Amino acid sequence: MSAIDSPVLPGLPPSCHYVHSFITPAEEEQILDQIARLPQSRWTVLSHRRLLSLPSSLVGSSKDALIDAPMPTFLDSIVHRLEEHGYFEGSTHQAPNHVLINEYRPGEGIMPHVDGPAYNPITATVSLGSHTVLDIYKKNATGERNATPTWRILQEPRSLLVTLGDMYVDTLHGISELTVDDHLDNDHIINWEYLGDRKPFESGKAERDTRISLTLRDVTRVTKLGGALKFMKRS
Ligand SMILES: O=C(O)CCC(=O)C(=O)O
Repeated sequence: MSAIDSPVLPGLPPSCHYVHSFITPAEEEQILDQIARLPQSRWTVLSHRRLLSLPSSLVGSSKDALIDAPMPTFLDSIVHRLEEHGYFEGSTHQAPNHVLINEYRPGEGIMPHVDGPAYNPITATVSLGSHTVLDIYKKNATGERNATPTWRILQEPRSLLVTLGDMYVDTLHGISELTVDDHLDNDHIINWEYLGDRKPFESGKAERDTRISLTLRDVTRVTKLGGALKFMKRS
């Protein structure tokens, strides 16, 4: 299936694709196991989540360049599948070259934000271990975000969410700091019809478990190590 015939789903925000069961439970388990083996020192612990960048954090005075290095091999199947689907066809390297791993315990989230200019305007997020609800906010006429989200997207474990183009630029996204998500129904969740399994959410509420997200992106500027050392000296 290519990006052309995979869903830009009616009812979802423009340029947003949701694919349930993008990976299998066995793949999910293997990837979680590989992540658990990464050295604890690689994680950056924030007050409301922890995160890890692979192959490395961005460098340079604007933190917008990636030191040339391969993606971790434990993500090979995901990277190949994204390429097969054609999601990254229009991006600089036609493939993701960077992954941000975020870990959220129940009650943790991420403030509404836009993803910066370092990346091509395409974000592919795979959810592991738990569902979450992503809130998407439109900007108002002055460019500030509206107070309440326009769309709520329920991301099941093992699902893929891809945002492209206008959606990447014109909206903000965030995850509320909740232990239980509510108002889970067709009226409040924009991708309700496209979930793989609605049963866990049919009561309208669902407790969060620890969720690890993989956000795969294509960093536009890639530098060899020598160039990166120059950056480091300057910054
Ligand atoms: O964890 C997620 O699904 C969202 C992550 C995110 O917004 C980001 O990395 O910019």
